[in-house]
Amino acid sequence: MAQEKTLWLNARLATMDPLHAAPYGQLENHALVVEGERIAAILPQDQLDPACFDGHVVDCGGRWMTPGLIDCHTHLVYGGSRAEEWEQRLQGVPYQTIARAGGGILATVRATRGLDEEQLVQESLPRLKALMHEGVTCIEIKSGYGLTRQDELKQLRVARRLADALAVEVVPTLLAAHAVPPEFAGNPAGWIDHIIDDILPEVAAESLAEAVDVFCEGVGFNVEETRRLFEAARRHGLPVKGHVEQLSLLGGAQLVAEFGGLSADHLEYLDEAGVAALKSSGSVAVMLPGAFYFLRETCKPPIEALRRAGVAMAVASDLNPGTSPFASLRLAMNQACVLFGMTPEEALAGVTRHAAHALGRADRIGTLTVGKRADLLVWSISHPAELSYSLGTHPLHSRVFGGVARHLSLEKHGD
Ligand code: DI6
Ligand code: FE
Repeated sequence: MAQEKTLWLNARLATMDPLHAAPYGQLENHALVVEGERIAAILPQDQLDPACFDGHVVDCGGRWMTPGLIDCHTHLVYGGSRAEEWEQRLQGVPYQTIARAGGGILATVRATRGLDEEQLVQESLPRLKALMHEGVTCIEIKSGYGLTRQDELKQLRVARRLADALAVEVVPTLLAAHAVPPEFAGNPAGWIDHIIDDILPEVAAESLAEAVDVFCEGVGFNVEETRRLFEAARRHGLPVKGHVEQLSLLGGAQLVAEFGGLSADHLEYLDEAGVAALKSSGSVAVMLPGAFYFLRETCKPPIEALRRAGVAMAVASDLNPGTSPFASLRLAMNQACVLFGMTPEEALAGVTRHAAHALGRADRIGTLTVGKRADLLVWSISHPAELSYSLGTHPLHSRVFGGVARHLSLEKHGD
């Protein structure tokens, strides 16, 4: 069967491909051809005659086109809300104190355990749809609110069901080492053993996760426990990543680097040695300014040192009920600029090219490049910096996932 062909005309392409030297990898007066689910060609518009094109022709009317947005760090599948805990935090009770008293992550664990797969799908769908409406075409989703074998598997299956239901790619990650469950209270090493012996083998055998993550922190797991988990992941052929140096400096980033990890995430307390380690391993530094903002943190990640070293920086929502309850990747882009001092171009690269890299997909998505999957967004904006600049409006005009267009016009007679 002949593949569907579409010619996208009169778009200003922010390719985000470093092959093109202009800011945002911009190409003027170029058209983009999609065949089946891939980008088949990007060529100067004066080299083609749309009248001779044997497929669909879409006139973008001078709008901007970018690659689909990629949210490379989320905890989107969970039950319940922590609004009341937040009220307490506003009265001055610290996050760590609440966590030690059985609130925090464990409150969400109780709520998540109480839902079956279908209920968890229903609770998670609105969050995923909100991100998709903003332009997200690929999203990572972590477990970590089940904390029993059965409930961790449930969360990962829900992530898979969300991908089956909607036009989005879901990349599931096992984060059983998110917190010590009540059944293992005071025994984090025992919980790590249980993950290694009883959860990881099943997750690997059923291909329920693509990577293994850990919360390496005073209120989470220490470096030695993290190392044992990473060694087990390696035995199963699963890449690793970590929540590291978020609230204190433990050296988790170096450990991620030592294991050739996909990404080191948070990094507020990262030091020079950590920066150098990430540079040498090629792991992506994932910035999560939503949590920094919501926790009113004051220690910023060393953006300038990472930039100078040439470490790839991604930006993600960290969507979770405790520290970043925001189903908005564009908010994270804005925060990355305002709070962390990233440029709007770095923020956009952080949710496209570098986010793809953080998910081990740099060869398949993340830029407008011939051969990659046609995940494309057409925007009614005057400049790509606007994607980080203003919030509350919905400038996304069209969303294309795997070559299939989904127009988002809200007008009655719109497309
Ligand atoms: N770091 C975070 O900021 C979140 N998880 C993590 O490892 C917090 C998740 C929560 O509070 O529910
Ligand atoms: Fe997180």
